[in-house]
Amino acid sequence: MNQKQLATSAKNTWCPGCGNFAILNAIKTVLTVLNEEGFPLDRIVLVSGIGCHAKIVDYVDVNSFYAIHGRVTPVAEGIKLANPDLKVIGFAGDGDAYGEGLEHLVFAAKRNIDITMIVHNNRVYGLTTGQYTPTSPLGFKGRSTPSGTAELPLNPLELMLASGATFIARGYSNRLDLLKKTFKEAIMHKGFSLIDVLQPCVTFFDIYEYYNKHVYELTDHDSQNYETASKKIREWDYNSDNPIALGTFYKKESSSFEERFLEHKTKTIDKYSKIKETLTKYI
Ligand SMILES: Cc1ncc(C[n+]2csc(CCOP(=O)(O)OP(=O)(O)O)c2C)c(N)n1
Ligand code: SF4
Ligand SMILES: [Mg+2]
Repeated sequence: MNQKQLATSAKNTWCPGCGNFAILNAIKTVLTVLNEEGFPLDRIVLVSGIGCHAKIVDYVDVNSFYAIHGRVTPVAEGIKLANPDLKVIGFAGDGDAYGEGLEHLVFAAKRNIDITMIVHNNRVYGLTTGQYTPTSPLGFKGRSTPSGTAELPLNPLELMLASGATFIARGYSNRLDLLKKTFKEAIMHKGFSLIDVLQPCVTFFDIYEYYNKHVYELTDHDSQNYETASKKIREWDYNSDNPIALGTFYKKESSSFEERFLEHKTKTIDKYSKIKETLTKYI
């Protein structure tokens, strides 16, 4: 199998140069590799929201579901709980995941449900033509803030760490090989994984040059250590001119929500079947 076999007939409408192309390339490569390694593609489900990022599911020929804006995470959680044998991968925008859908992300991380969230973080509302998002830098000038925002950005990775996520990484659309490696690692991880992908929007917030100067790949980093991960995650706060680390910040083995949930459900069903059995003897 090769990447071309995952193509669809949908016309790609992203702007030339958009960082979304690299995310599409990376996920197609990873799905191809997973399939070659024996994982059936009919056990993959992609979920997306509403925004430029969301169109990605139109361009990959596997099962997918368009959620509404801000609701990628709960839809992915529902699919996983209904059928835990599936690998569920959510594609959300920064507006989608860190704005309207933020509370869902916090609870999915807290539960450690086994889904992967890939956030196309262009730090702008792309589809609605350039309004600021929770990760736009202070002073960002867009359609809704012509004089510049007066808000500091959120560091979503710091929030994910505090919420209990067991796999936290950052990618950059201009570092494709690392992106592929990180996607595969996240998808194979048992539990909640989130990759924040710096994905420049060439039309409304083109910061390729800035990222190219500031990014570096994490090496000799102890991703099992909470304190080390926390320190690295806070090195760049999405606003400062500090170096921007790419790669896996944090990784921890832990039981997943569906394991705990299904164990509880089975025990409850057993308990009620026994009660029913006893009662029927007397009826
Ligand atoms: C419930 C709901 N709220 C708001 C909108 C309007 N809306 C559509 S896309 C979008 C922003 C998308 O931004 P982001 O999630 O960052 O995705 P991008 O377009 O940048 O990929 C908004 C606010 C909507 N369609 N539905
Ligand atoms: S508006 Fe921005 S995010 Fe949307 S397709 Fe164009 S470059 Fe990409
Ligand atoms: Mg966006």
